[in-house]
Amino acid sequence: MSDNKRLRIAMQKKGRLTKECSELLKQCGVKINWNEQRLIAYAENMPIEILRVRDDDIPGLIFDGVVDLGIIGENVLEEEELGRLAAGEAVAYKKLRQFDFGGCRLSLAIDRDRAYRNVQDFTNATIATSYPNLLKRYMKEQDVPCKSILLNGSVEVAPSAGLADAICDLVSSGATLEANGLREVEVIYQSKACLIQRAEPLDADKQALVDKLLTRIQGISQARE
Ligand code: PRT
Ligand code: ZN
Repeated sequence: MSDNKRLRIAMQKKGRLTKECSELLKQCGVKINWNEQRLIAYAENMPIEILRVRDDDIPGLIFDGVVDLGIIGENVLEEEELGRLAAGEAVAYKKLRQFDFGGCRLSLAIDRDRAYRNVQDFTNATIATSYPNLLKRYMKEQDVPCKSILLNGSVEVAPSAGLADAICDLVSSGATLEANGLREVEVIYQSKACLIQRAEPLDADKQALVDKLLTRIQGISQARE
């Protein structure tokens, strides 16, 4: 185990949130010795360590109290939360703030050439997605019975491969849907990256450090406005 006097922050090792997360830490004045190979990176000037992991692992690390803070897409956070709740597990964490990066939407998309009127058109459809819990919640709210199949990659090829009638996937520019002959018909969830803290109280020194970071983050976003 590493030194538990250090504030432990989880961020995505390699992906769409990585650059902005390291930029944010830098702007907060946290000087980190990044080593590509290492799971843990240490700050030189503050009692902070950075755990670099797959984004999917971050909500669980916070829910289980293994790390103190995490930066994660709300889509992944809420999907994991719904999954745990469905399994009868309690979930607790604090959302400290939403960022203005990592923005995307989770949408339902169908074949470009298919007619579409409204969400009822998905009645009894088979929908490929990496977000079965968010999809299930939305379809339940809409009172539309459907079936989801879980794909953790290549979701957008499922309709043309004959695996599903539709997809429910993340969209930002829409270019991926377009390239696969798909049309976005319903936005079911809007997401941005956010900062979360474990529910269990931190000791006073760690909490003071979190408060200091939050003040700096606030200052950074105000300077941008
Ligand atoms: O390896 P690891 O598991 O950590 O990474 P990952 O591959 O699961 O995640 P990554 O890096 O792709 O995305 C991390 C987070 O970025 C997501 O959970 C979202 O919160 C956020 N984000 C923002 C996006 C997008 N925009 C996005 N466009 N995540 C994924 N996409 C994908 C989408 O799935 C689709 O394949 O990009 C494609 C669509 O993009 P457009 O621009 O063509 O519409
Ligand atoms: Zn992931």
